[in-house]
Order: sequence, then C-alpha cells, then structure tokens
Amino acid sequence: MTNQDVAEKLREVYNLMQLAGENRFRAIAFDRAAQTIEGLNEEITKHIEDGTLTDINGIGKSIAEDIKAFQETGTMPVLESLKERVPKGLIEWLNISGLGPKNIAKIHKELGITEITELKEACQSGAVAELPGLGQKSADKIIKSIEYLEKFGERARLDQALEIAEPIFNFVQNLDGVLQCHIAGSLRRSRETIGDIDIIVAADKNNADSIFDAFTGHELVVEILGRGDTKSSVRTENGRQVDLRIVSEKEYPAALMYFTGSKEHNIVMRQRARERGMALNEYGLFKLSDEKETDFDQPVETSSEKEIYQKLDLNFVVPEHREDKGEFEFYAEQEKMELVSDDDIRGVIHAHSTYSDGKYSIKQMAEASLERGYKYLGITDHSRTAAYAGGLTIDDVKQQWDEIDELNETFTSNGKNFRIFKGIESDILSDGSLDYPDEILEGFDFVIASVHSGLEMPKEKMMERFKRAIENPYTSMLGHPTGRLLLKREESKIDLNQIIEWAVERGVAIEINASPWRLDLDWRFGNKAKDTGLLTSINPDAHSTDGIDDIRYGVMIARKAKFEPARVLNTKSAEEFLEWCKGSREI
Ligand code: DGT
Ligand code: CA
Ligand code: CA
Ligand code: ZN
Repeated sequence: MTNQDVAEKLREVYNLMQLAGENRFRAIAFDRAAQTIEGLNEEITKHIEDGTLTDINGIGKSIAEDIKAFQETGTMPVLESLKERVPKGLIEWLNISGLGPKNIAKIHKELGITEITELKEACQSGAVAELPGLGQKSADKIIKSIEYLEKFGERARLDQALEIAEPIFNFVQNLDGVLQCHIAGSLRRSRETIGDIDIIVAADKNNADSIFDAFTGHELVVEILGRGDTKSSVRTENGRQVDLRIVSEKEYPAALMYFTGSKEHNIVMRQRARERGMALNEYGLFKLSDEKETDFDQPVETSSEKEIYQKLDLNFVVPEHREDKGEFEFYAEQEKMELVSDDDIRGVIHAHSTYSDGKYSIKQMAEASLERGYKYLGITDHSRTAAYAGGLTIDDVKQQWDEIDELNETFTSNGKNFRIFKGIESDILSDGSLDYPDEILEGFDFVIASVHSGLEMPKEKMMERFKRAIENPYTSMLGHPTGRLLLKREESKIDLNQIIEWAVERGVAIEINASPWRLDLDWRFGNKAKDTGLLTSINPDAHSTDGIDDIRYGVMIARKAKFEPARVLNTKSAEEFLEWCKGSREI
C-alpha cells in the first residue's frame, strides 16, 4: 500500500460523497487528507505501525480508521456504503468539465438519469435548461463538454496513440542537436491504452531551444500547453498530449528509465538501489551519503539502461515487462525471455469476408495476406445466429467451402505456396453450445468460439457457458474472451484464471484478438498463461484487408503477456497449424 494508493482511495470517497449530496465539509476533509498524504515524506504504513496517523495534520480519528481499514481489507466501509448509494454512471459525469458534483446530484435527482448519453439528450431536449439554477447556457456548455469527451476521451487506444507518436518521434529524432531519442511512458511499455505520449531526448543545453521550437511547431500540434527549460507539452490533432523532455546525455539512461515507468516498477528499482547503498532517480544513479541521502557528488557511472539494471543485480528488463508483475524475480535469474515478434507470424487467423460482415471477398483477403508475406489465411465468418452480422446459414457454409476449395486449387496450380483454411467464428449460444450441428462443425478446419450476445450475463451463468464451449470437441480456440471494447464497453464478468485452466485441460487455445479495440486476452493474464502453458493465436479479426495489419498490436500485447513463439499457433507452418487443429479435437 503506497501513499498514492491511500490518496486515490480518499479522493474516491471525496468524489462519491459529493455525488451523494453529503455534508460538504465532511467531503472536503477527505480531499485535504488525500493532498496531505500525497505530500508526505515518509510511508503512511510506517505511521500505521507506529500508531502516529492522527499526528499528521488533517487526519482525524475517523479518517485514520478508514486508512487502517483500507490496509486490512483493501477498501473502506465508508466507500462501500457510498458505492451502494451512488449510481455507477454518475461517477463518469465528473469528467465533464464545467459540471460540478452539486449539479450532477441535482440533475440526477430531478430527471432520474444516470448515463452520459441520457444527460446529453436531456440537455438537447431542454429538460436540463428548465431545472432551477441551470438554464440553456449551462445545458449548451454541458453538450459541448460531452462532445469533447466523446471525441477525445481521457485515454487513447494504442493505434490512436501510435498514429500521433510515430510521426512526431521520427521528426524529433532527426532534428539538429538530438543525440538520442526514445518514446517512453506507457507507449514504450505497450499498454493497451495511453494517457499521454512521452518522448525523451538527449541533447546539449544550448540546443534545447531550437528543438522545442521545432517540436511545438510540428504540423500535428494544435495547442502548446506548456514550455519550460527541460520540458514542453503540446496537444495534438486527435486530442492527445505529448510531453517532450530534454536531458543531458549523461542523465539520459536514468531519465529514459524513469519516464518509461511504470511507476510501480520504478518504486521497486529505487528500493533495490537503496538496499545496495545507492539512490536512483530521474537524474542518475548515485551513492548514498553517510546520512543515507542521495549524494549527487558521487554518481555511479552508467551509460545505458542495461548498466543501471546490472548495478542493481538484474538483467535488462524489456520495457513491456516493467509493470512489477514478476519481472524482478525473472530477470534476476535469467538473461532474457524468448518473446514472439512480428517476423514469427506466418498465418492470418480470424478474418471475415463478404459472406458475413467483412468488406472484401475471400480471394481479396487471401491476396492481401499473401502480399504481406503470410503463408495461410483462416477465414472465420460469423455463424448463423449472428444475423445482425450476416451470419452464415448451413447452405452458405457449404458454398463457402466450395469456394475455398477452388481458390486453394488455383493457388496450387499457379505454384503459389498459400493456403486458405475453412474456419468459422461460431457464436457461443447462451447455453454454451456452438451454432451448428456436429456434422457441420466437423467440416471446418478449425472453430473460433466467441460470445457476441448476452455479454452481461451473471458471472456464474457466463462461466457455465464458457465451460460448455470449451468442452465442445470442435472448439479450437476462444475468441475475444471478455468481449470488451477498450474505452467503450466493459468486459463480461468472468473468471479468466479458471477459464485458462479449463482451456489448457481441453487443448483449447485463447486468441489474442489484435484489434486495437479489443486486445483481449488481456496481457495481465500472461503469467497465468505462462504457468499453465496456455496456447494463443494472434488474430487480427480483420473485417477488411487493412485490418490484417492489426496483427502488429496483437504482437505487442503477446510480448507483454510473455508469449514465446512456440505458444503462438500462427507462428506454425500451414501443415503444423492444421495438425494442431486436428489434434485439439481429440483432447
Ligand atoms: P499514461 O500516460 O497514463 O498512459 O501512463 P505513463 O506510465 O506514461 O505515465 P506518465 O505519463 O504519467 O509518466 C511517465 C512515467 O514517469 C511513468 O510511467 C513513471 C514516471 N513517473 C511519473 N510520475 C511518477 C511518480 O510519481 N513516481 C514514480 N516513481 N514515477 C513516476
Ligand atoms: Ca504517458
Ligand atoms: Ca507524461
Ligand atoms: Zn467476434
């Protein structure tokens, strides 16, 4: 439990209290306490041990109890009771600039609405303007803020962030005076969503001005948010913020490491340094003085991130793994982890054609795959229950099989080493069965089983559903297990650890859906997947030829999730892939 954790919890209480319309002063006390704790120079846990919590300015008996409860149980009774009273949707309203908690509570009470979409409608219909103290002007302002939120949101998907980060990075990298340059932050760690983009540059001080000038003048920049001696921040066309930091060449390795994060990884690194009589910060690695303080006069020379890790008895930790999720144990023992890369991928699995909701014919999808250097394509249109997506009737399926047979013959007679597999993305029906009778399922080379409806089923029922789908001998792999759409739709309530175990037992793989909207299987289950030996397939879920290129995002997530090539099915040759599919039916 860090000071930051405690501060965040207290702030959550503050926000919810306001929404619940509780006494304002009581609410503010929580905000004050959060601020104080953030600024503490020592660990709050030490105060708990010493029984000195209430000695801290602004922390009374009652908040002290709440903090202790948080340490013991991971939550606070006051927070739990607030969560029961405040509708979940309302919390999101706090992100609407210009709309305070008091008005949120008022609108909710008077109009009985909880979702942002409902709020927007109520503003447009005039219902909000009629409320006392609000008026048309306020309603218009709320609409504008909601539209801004809808357009840009708080975070961006990986593809949206890269679309901005890559051109700016390439531009900055080539500027005069730039000695070294890297993307840092969550993007370097391949997170699935990105808050802001961080770029670090090593340069001489006297070149900083011209580098910042060029950066802030880049064509993607729409607003300069700030500019200092060492840092400049801008807002770009798609609403993303980009921070550029310039440090000396000497400071560069430590700065790059610091600003790559994660915060959690940094905290452990700092601790490791202290244990070895050193201090690590964004400026470098230093010896500790006799008073155990950072001695800036005694730097420990390091010329790369790798050397910093070595001084702390670790091998180089790849940026994707810097999350304090087992990397310290691993890289203390092993030099490196074998990880899948773009070049390992040999086939495109999970693609839709015009038979269902894809934009291109099977032939066009195959040619696009071939052009990109892939050896096979597993076509997986939607199954018959997915009527909204043009799911295939049994007759359609048979027609598609004939077409695939013909296309494969043509490839062979043209001397092309390329093969199309007959797949299907079968809906998992609400009782867990697949969408065709066995004699049809048997005719497919492989089956991806996905949930597309009833995503909000209660957990127990959902787990039964998955269990049955996994037990079906025709299921080769599960598609996008949680059904989430990043920054848009929540995941289904499931116990993925359990699902991974069932899948491994039955020889079923779980795809990493590479669409930047999904990136599902989530990398956070990478350790579980590695321990159990779970297999995956990095699937673009392509609905167009361009969609095939999404494989790139899937590879980023697979690396983060610690998958080596051998556990990724589409690194296999076409023959091996087919063999695996056949074998998996017998387990
Ligand atoms: P984001 O932007 O929300 O997607 O996530 P990050 O990880 O890029 O976070 P950001 O941009 O706030 O900061 C970049 C890195 O700087 C972060 O990963 C770790 C480091 N950092 C920032 N604030 C702190 C802090 O308070 N403590 C520590 N130890 N490191 C920090
Ligand atoms: Ca960032
Ligand atoms: Ca940042
Ligand atoms: Zn799907």
